[in-house]
Amino acid sequence: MLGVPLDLGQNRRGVDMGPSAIRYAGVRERLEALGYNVCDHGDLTVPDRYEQEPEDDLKHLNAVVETNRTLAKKMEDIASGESIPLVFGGDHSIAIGSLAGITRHYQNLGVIWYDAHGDLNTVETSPSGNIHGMPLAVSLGLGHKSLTGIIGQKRAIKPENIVIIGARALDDAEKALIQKHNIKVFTMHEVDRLGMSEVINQTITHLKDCDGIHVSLDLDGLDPIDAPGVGTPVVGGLSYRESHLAMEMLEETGNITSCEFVEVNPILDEQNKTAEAAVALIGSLFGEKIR
Ligand code: DIR
Ligand code: MN
Ligand code: MN
Ligand code: MN
Repeated sequence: MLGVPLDLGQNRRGVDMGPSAIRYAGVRERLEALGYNVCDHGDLTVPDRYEQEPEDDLKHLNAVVETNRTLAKKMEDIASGESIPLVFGGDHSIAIGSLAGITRHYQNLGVIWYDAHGDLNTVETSPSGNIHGMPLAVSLGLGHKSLTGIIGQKRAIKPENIVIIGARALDDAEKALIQKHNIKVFTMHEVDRLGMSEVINQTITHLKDCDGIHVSLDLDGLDPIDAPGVGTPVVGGLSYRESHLAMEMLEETGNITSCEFVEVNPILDEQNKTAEAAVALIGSLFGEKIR
């Protein structure tokens, strides 16, 4: 386990407390009860918001780059062992560093992006300047040079190795990018039509040639009823039950090699409900069964 209490990739305060909230919700006990030998690497040290210079088009670029460079190195080390890296955010910009590090061990990593958003903006297309709206584009090698430079290769992920699940707030430029690169997306429309069971079956088929699969789960992929403690909630989301089914089915494949749970914001939460949802989903992704 590794916490990355970075909140500089978006505007709302509080997401830096995500790792603590997830720990308080009992993640370690949950994993140990499943028989795992848990190693907690603690939290990465991240730059302080009050020491940041205001920047215009890309908010807190230098601090986000610095954090993700450190994270990439740390993930490269953790992923080189027998372990399954489990990262707690922090905002979703930390996926840049985690994927940069993990992919130093894989030729053909698959990524499941469980999110209300596409996170496929670049500095040119971003409506907000928030880097948490960009990590998937950066992982494809698209965006500001300081961000793509973290990867150390042309790109971390191939477009055909991405599956987005739960999208319902895509910007126009993100839709164009999805079309251009033919990225597999199960928006809420497809989830409703097919059902989560079929969505996950098709996801597994889509990623069948990958040598590892990373699950990047933004808690705003869930409906705000089940996960109110997020900075950018979007109505009409994935339910707690659908999300459990997804995690259980992914666990059954035995092919999940790393994961991250991001955007938990305790200040906006209701009695740690969102962190508890995250920990319950982590339980399922690591093999917890109802029976
Ligand atoms: C929007 C919101 N697409 C942006 N993105 C969010 O700012 O780029 N991602 N909230 O999680
Ligand atoms: Mn390895
Ligand atoms: Mn999101
Ligand atoms: Mn996201």
